[in-house]
Amino acid sequence: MIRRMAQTLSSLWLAIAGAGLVHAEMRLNLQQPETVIAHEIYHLHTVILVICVIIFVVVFGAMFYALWKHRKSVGHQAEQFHENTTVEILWTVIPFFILVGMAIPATKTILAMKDSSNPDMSIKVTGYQWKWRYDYLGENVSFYSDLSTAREQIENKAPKGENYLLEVDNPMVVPVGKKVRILVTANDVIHSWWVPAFGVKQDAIPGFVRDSWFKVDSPGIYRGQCAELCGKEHGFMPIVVEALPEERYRTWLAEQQTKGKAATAAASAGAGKTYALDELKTEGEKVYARTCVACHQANGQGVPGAFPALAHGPITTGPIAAHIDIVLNGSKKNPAMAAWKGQLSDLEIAAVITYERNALGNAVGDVVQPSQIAAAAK
Ligand SMILES: [Cu+2]
Repeated sequence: MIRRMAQTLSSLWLAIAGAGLVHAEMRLNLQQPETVIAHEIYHLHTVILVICVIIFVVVFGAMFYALWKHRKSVGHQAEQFHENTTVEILWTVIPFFILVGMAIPATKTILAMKDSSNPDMSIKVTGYQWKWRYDYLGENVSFYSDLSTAREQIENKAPKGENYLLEVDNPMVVPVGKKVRILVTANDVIHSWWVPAFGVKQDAIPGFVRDSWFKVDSPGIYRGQCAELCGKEHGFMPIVVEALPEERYRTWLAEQQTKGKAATAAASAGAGKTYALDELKTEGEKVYARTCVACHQANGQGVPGAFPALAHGPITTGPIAAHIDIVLNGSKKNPAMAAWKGQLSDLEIAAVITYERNALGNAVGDVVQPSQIAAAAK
């Protein structure tokens, strides 16, 4: 009997291990791990699942066997026993050892996850409603990472692409084989930076800096999402990490540094410049499509009760100062209206305000220059 049970258990074990492989193919299991930590989590998940299945089979097997063997219809008399010390000790000691056996590898993995010491590089990750910002510490490289899925796909006007809602304009780029420490925080509400293949899921909390780390095994593109319900566009702030061989990463970093310097130079050169209405409107339309359209809608009608209409709205047709203030500093009444100061350049803010006042059905006719934004932002 015992031999048969052992045989059944070992074949069950094989079936579970086999099913694990099949599941990886069917993408029903965890994602393919790509870092040491993700491998450990994957292993831990499998081991604990197997332990749970064994306990399930043994406990329910014994219970159903006892019910069947001692049923009333075969004339079995109910046993009248109470307080069996041996059984009570056994059912305390056995689970204790099982739990300790599970806790040891789990604790080791958690400690390894938290050990972000001696990194090769550090990136500050900031969550915004609804995008991510990456600051490469000490490298002078910073950028926002926005969803790049076309609005038409989201609104079912175009077929969905392969990486629907899992694609961004500027991915985080890291070198393979290097320990990357991420310092995670948020600018508005709680977000969570989650890349399953790295085994990293770190809450981004305003006012706190939490860290985590990863070392990517092989080059590739890895995708994740914000994993904390953070408002209307929560499902629209994906994470994309591109892991490059060290040399190509260095080239990318140098390119970003040059681009950053050029942008700063262009911004300071254009700071005092006076733009024509049409120039600002053209630029503003692009900024609007990128940053405002999700809430205020393409036609500027907003969403009644949630996001105010900009078409014939009091802000877009009222005094310029109030319009500049709300775009720069956000709304005190409605936290969904972000403060765009620092997120957009003076030119972009001037352009989008000019666009809003002279498009979407409005024709106020006034022009806002970047110098006005710079003065108001002081
Ligand atoms: Cu979020």
